[in-house]
Amino acid sequence: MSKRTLVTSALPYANGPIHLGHLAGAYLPADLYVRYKRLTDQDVIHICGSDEHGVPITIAAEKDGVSPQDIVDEYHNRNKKIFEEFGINFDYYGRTSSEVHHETSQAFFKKLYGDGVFVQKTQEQLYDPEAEMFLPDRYVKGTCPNCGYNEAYGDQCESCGKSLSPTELIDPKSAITGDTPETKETEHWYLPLGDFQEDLEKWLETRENWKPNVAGQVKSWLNDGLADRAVTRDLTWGVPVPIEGAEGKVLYVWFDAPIGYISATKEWAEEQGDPERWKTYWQDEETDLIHFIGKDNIVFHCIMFPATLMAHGDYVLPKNVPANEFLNLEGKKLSTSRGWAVWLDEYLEDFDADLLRYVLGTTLPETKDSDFSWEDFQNKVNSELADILGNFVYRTTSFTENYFEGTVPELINPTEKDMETLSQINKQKEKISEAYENFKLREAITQTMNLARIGNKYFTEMEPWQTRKEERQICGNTLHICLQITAALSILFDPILPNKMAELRNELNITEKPNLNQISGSILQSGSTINKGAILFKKIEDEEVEEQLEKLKERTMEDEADQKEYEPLKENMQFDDFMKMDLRAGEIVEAAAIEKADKLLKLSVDLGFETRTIVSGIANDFDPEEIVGQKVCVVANLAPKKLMGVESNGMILMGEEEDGSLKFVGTEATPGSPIT
Ligand code: B3M
Ligand code: ZN
Repeated sequence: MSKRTLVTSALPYANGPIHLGHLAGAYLPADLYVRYKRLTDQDVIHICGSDEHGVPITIAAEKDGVSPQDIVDEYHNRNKKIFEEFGINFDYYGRTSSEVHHETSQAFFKKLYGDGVFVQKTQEQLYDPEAEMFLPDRYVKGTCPNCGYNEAYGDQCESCGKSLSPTELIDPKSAITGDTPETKETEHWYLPLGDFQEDLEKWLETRENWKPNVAGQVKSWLNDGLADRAVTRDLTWGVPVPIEGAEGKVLYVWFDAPIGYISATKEWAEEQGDPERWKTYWQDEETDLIHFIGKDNIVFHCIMFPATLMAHGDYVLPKNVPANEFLNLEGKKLSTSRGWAVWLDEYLEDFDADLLRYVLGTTLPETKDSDFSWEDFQNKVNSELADILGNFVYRTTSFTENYFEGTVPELINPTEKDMETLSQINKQKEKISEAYENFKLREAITQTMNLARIGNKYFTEMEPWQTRKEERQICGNTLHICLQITAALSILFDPILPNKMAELRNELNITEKPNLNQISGSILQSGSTINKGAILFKKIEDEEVEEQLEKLKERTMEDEADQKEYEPLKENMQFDDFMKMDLRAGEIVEAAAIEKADKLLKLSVDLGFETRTIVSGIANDFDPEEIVGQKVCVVANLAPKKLMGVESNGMILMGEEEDGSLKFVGTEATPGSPIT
């Protein structure tokens, strides 16, 4: 086993609040793992922080009409706080806008540049002349060549999922000005990943115990052959490229962000008063570097960042990258834009963090996508946390309080069954440790709950309420063993339920920092006292679950209301039907209100060959004097009709907006010209 472990969790973009999907993908598994490691005597630190660069930030800023700095300041602070409230216990939570990070990532670039690692290439890129900027992939929209969806982005079509390059889009438009972009030459630096292919393959061969989903994805990238990858971008927001002739360019966010792990470790060491200490975590071979991420980040952590570290030299490479798959919500894909998500700050208004840590921990998408539902949340809280763990702890402590004056009874002449039960504590501890060491966190949680099951079953079978009068010694043994199990649970459940277990240890008067070594012997000494505590877990009522479902529903309904609704198309008609209509260009030459008809205007329309009187229902939208001279399209062969005593000879075409307001359908054609 190595001397120390450095755990990193993907740096979340500081462009929105943390939700359930983030938590299940990286942060909860990482925190479970780290908290488990802290129960051993191993040296472990957990590093994370905000990813504050890249197009996701600038897009969010534009959407809100604020500066990128405003966006990252807001979400860095918000997310840092949410993680804390949720018990995700980082040793350091940095941010990539920090000075240390700018220096560190620039130094990386300079070293690789100086060593001649990069390939410099001139490339044609889409450019928006009006905005005076090159357009990153996400800033180009157009029609997908694969499925015809007309809102596809330059990097991906969100309708069919195909990944695209901006130049493949049909009829591309700049997302900034809506103009058609030009192509223009620009120069960039590329990391030639192909040069590292062999070393990467060799390194990967020596990796043990990787999850099949991660190993498989990496293999398929390698099989396809690795291409050059640009590490610079034409953008104003980001870490400036630190060489001459690269003005107006910044480091590609996926080049600088992983280096953020190193920068944050430096800041942590500084905070510890030992500024050089980061080096032992990043440069000493005796470090196990573990990256917790979601599956969409695999290529960056298993290929691009390791290649960067290799190119630099003197750095440890990841030992494992236990990436998770995706979490669905109530059977549907999470979508923040459609409001189909559970935001953690909202969750914490209604429930304790520990409950979700447990339920989500048992549902982690470790090997395939998994689903979170509120009904499942209720079931697991009620039938596992409350009925098994909570019930066992409560029966044990209250029985001790009521019939043993709150004192741990001695174990005298235990039976085989007693000893067998006691030995289960260590057996479970072994199973739990093995599961954690192998990143099987769901299994670790199940095995932890199994110890509570064992305790509960033993308590029931021993019926201490029957033995407490006539067979004091047997009863005392039963309680002694149940109390040891309770104490073991207060340590083994600590990574999963940190707040509740601190409460429980307090109740049991366990004052030392929890450690797995305590479990090997008796944790509670006979004769020591405990306090009867409150019930650990309250059951969740049906109404509370309904409320959550209601919230989700309301939010998605609001979202639907936000989305424009279009009239359904009318039935097809034949060409001949259309041709029956005589449409002509016209010009309004006179307009007047009609008495007692506040919606109608009486118009004189010049149709070239004659001037017609047409009555039109546009008085709510236009004053008569403002529309004289307006060019219009007229249905010229509509049968005459009397409206409020005035004969109307035709109809003016109008466009109707969603709010009911009207716009003219104009034409530049000379009055009388047919419209065909
Ligand atoms: N910010 C992507 C993400 O949040 C990216 C991770 C960076 S890890 C160095 O999914
Ligand atoms: Zn498509």
